[in-house]
Amino acid sequence: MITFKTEMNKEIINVVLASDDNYAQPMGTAIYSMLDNFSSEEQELAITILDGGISDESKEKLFAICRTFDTKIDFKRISKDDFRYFPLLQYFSLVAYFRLLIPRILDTSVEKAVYIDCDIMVLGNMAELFNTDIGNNYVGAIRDHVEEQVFKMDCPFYKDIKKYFNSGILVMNLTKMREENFIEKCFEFNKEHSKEILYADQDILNYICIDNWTELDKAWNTQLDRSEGKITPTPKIIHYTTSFKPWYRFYHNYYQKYYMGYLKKAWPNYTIKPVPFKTIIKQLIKYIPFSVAVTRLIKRNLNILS
Ligand SMILES: [Mn+2]
Repeated sequence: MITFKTEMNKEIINVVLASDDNYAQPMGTAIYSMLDNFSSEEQELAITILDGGISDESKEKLFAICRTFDTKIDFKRISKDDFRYFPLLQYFSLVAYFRLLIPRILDTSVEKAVYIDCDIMVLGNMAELFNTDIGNNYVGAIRDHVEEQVFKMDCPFYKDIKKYFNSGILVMNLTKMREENFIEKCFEFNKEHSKEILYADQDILNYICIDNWTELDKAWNTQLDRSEGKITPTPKIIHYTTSFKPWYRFYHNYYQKYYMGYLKKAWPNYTIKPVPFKTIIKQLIKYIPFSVAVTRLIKRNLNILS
């Protein structure tokens, strides 16, 4: 059978992000870069924001970006209080846990969705990521670049995990998640293990998705350090996972000119922030050959993990 698709009934690619007002500016930059690089004859994007308290002014800027690209955007208010029993760890915000609710927040007619973090820049075509087959697994994701470091951490349930993914980019099988009470499993896991969790939602997702996730092309989640040059093959999504973010002063690497280009278009009156104290210390101890014991002591006192 041949099916004709008109302008009016393009398939929707649902993309979800989560933020409070602190991360609204990078979220706008991430969205702008995604929309600028999207193209498809048969599909169109629709954005859902899990809103942890975004100001009206920021929302207006986000609406403006989506108007430019003729894309639908929808805000769903989520209370951080729903996650009051989840651990608040180092630089994570409780907003990190919002992604666990996506199977419930999106309409039951939506079978598949893509979740993206705010600290990213999209350089590839989102249709390509969405159309990747993840089989009957819960999620498609990319193995964490610092998996080895993660497994060195003292955490009892890491011994059960063989492959550890980064939760910043997820292709989600919402049908399977709903059928198998995925959200309840996550909350249950937190109840039992909240004191052991080190990497917030990412630890929970890795445990619940053990042997139930598809490893995707790492170009879709290229974790980048501040000092890096050009990467080949070209990254499709750059993920700024270190605590030194591209919207901080003195940030510089090969891709910064692209990031600044998107930031300027996305966010009128954007701000470049001073580097947080913890991040400065982290950068310093990376380059000064302290003894391991001293480094650990500093990190422990400042609550810095890796
Ligand atoms: Mn991230």
